[in-house]
Amino acid sequence: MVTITDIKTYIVCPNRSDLLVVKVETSEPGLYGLGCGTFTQRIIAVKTAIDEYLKPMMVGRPVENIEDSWQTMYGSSYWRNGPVLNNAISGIDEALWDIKGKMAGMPVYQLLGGKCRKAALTFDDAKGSCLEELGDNVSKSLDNGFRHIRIFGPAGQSGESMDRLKPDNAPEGHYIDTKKYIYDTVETFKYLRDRFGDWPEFMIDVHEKLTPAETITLAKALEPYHLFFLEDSLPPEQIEWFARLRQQVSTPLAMGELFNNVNEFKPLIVNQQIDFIRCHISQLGGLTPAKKLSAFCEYFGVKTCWHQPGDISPVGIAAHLHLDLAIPNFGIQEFRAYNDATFELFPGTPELRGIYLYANDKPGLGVDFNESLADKFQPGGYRSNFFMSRLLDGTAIRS
Ligand code: GCO
Ligand code: MG
Repeated sequence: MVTITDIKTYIVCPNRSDLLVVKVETSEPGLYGLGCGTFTQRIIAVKTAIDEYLKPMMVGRPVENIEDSWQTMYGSSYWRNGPVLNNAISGIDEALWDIKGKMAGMPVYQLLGGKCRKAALTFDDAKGSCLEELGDNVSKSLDNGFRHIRIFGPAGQSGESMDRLKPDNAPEGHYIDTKKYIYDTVETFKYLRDRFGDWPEFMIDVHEKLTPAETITLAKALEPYHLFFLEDSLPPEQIEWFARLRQQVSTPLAMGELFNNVNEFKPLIVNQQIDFIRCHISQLGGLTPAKKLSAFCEYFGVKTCWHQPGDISPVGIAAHLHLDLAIPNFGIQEFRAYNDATFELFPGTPELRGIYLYANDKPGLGVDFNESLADKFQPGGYRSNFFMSRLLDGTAIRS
């Protein structure tokens, strides 16, 4: 019987985000697995959870019993279902799937039932500090073959004209006028539809910045521009509002990037209040819970749109990709291309060809890790408060 002999954790930063890679070594010479445990904003906490708690528990266990290992890791902390512990579990869980595939001589998507599609469709992001620049970048995305384009327009920024609305000695920060954000966003999509017509599929990520009532106002105002989806339109703390939002708009809704476990999705899926789930699977605890969530979604007409804007490792995106290929209710895959250093550090990193992401057919997840290069890419990513913005009166909000 092949057993776990060691579990090593690496934090590397080949681009902008710190990434956590877990290597599970086994009693079979040369056989090891890789997993992703990247929660980039609290990455040292995840590393500690693995090194101090999961490693002592898992070393010596057989590699073959993935589900039992997952349940053991998940329940052993008693209090559970948080982002740190779930990412820690994911690093080992994905590595066990990698090992299972290597032992079977198959890519993980074959272990999941084989392909429903040749590759995973992706979307592009287009940004612009003014409508013309944004439109020009949408043109570039269309020229590159993308039909699905998520829009980051010049919305809601507080200019000098609004400084008079701030209190004296207002703290430094990223200020946003949420009402102006709504009006600017509606104007942005009117401009884009006037310029590009109905064919492109546009999305926007509200990123939980509005109040629930403001979100409903925005969603209703965007209806004429038939978005592909409206993303994270409400914060996780306000999911009760989805019932009202769903009654008032037909625009597809994508939600869940900030959910920390599968259970948070249940009411939105069972009550048909969303159309796409948005999370990166290490946040759920790895491939084992993510494949269950995908199947649960299938029976309620909900599709996947796993999260990957560059702050998960190539091992993690490979785990997403094997699921993307194997499930019938795949929606679309977020994918921000990796830089050369990442490809150097992670041989086998999935590559974007045109608008599709292709898996190599190597056994397991298909991605390797150049340990010898790890020191070259020392951690240095996020440390400051993350994405904290302020309303014009100085109130801190998440956005
Ligand atoms: C997305 C996300 C990102 C997040 C980032 C946080 O949809 O890709 O919302 O923009 O802000 O992943 O680490
Ligand atoms: Mg998002």
